[in-house]
Amino acid sequence: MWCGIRRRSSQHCWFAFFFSLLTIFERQTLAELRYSIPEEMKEGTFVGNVAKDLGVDKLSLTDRRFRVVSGSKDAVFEVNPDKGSLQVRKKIDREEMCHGSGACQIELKILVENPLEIHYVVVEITDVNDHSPSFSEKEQTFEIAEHTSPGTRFELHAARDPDAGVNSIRTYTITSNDHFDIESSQSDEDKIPFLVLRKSLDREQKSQHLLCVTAVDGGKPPRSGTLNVSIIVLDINDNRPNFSQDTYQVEIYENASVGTTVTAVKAIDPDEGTNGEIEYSFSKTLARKVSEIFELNSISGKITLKQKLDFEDSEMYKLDVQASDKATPPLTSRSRVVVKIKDINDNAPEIEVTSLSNTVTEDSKPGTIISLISVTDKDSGANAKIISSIAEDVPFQLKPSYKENSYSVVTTGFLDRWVFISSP
Ligand SMILES: [Ca+2]
Ligand SMILES: [Ca+2]
Ligand SMILES: [Ca+2]
Ligand SMILES: [Ca+2]
Repeated sequence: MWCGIRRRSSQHCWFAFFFSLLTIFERQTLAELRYSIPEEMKEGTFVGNVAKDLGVDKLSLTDRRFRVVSGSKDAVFEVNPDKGSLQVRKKIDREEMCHGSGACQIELKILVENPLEIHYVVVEITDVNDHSPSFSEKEQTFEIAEHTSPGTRFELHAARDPDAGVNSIRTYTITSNDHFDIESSQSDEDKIPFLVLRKSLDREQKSQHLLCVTAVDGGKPPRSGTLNVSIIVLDINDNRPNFSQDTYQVEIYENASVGTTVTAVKAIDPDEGTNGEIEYSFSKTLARKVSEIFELNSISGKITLKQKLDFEDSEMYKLDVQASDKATPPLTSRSRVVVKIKDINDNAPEIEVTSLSNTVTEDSKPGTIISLISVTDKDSGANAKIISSIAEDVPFQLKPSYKENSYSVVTTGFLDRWVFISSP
């Protein structure tokens, strides 16, 4: 029995081997009769006709008191006194009688009197597939990181089947799936199953895999047992935050009050935990002036006004924003927010007067240029459109010059009093 243990020296093993051979040889020589019967046969089942095989006359059976000599009371065989046949006295369980999957033999002594004779009989109990493979646990859980290399093996619980030979475990199967195969290797008496990763796992695609491993024996029909295998896929930071838009376009009136929400940027990171938690920030290259006007909430992605806007100062701002996950090291991505400022009519036209002469004589001819004026408005579009006119009842008129919003003030007749020019 130590042969099974590798630590024993080969010398010991050889000695034990020869000893066993000798014992078997001796027993076989002694055994006059050999019978074979499957396990689990019911009481009274015929094993062999001992009397006939020993050449004992059926008529003298009663006188010769044929019987099985057994040390214990619970002998599994007996001789039928009338027929001289060996029969089952008690149902035999091979797995209880003999452990392991080697041959299971029961040696008997049969005693015959008048004259006294002892005969040796060996009954071999053959195996019946009366056990299903079974796992010690119902469930087994593995935690496997996504992107683990294909080919990696994971040892599964082994199933046990106490039957012998082909009736014991023959193979393991697994439910059809995209990622795992099953392999097994023989270790002493057991067949150990392994999960083998065939294709990398992706947690973002599927975070848990449930598989059923079945151990099947080689009986006819085969029997089987199952093990539920649960695979939890551990996260790796393999996704960078992804903005909902490459560029965000926003328009806002220049008179929007401080605190107004300009827009909100949004990025998604499908990883788990801190690998998927996002922090927003302005790009480090953002001009200081711009960062003084706009504020970005690092958690919500909301951009608000920190200062009043002025269209006349800047019509557009380009804000480069960054989203970063909280992994170490983090993965980041960028997007741009273009804020267009809309004009409000918040500037009155301004008149610039360039007087040519401080005084003008009463006898100046009509059409004399008195002054040059130019009108400007800081607003834009319609808000900057200027309609210039001169107050009525004065002997002056505005004469447009070649340049827009520039005029010369000229006399319309002879002057007899001073007036002053006004413009709306
Ligand atoms: Ca079996
Ligand atoms: Ca069996
Ligand atoms: Ca991931
Ligand atoms: Ca991530």
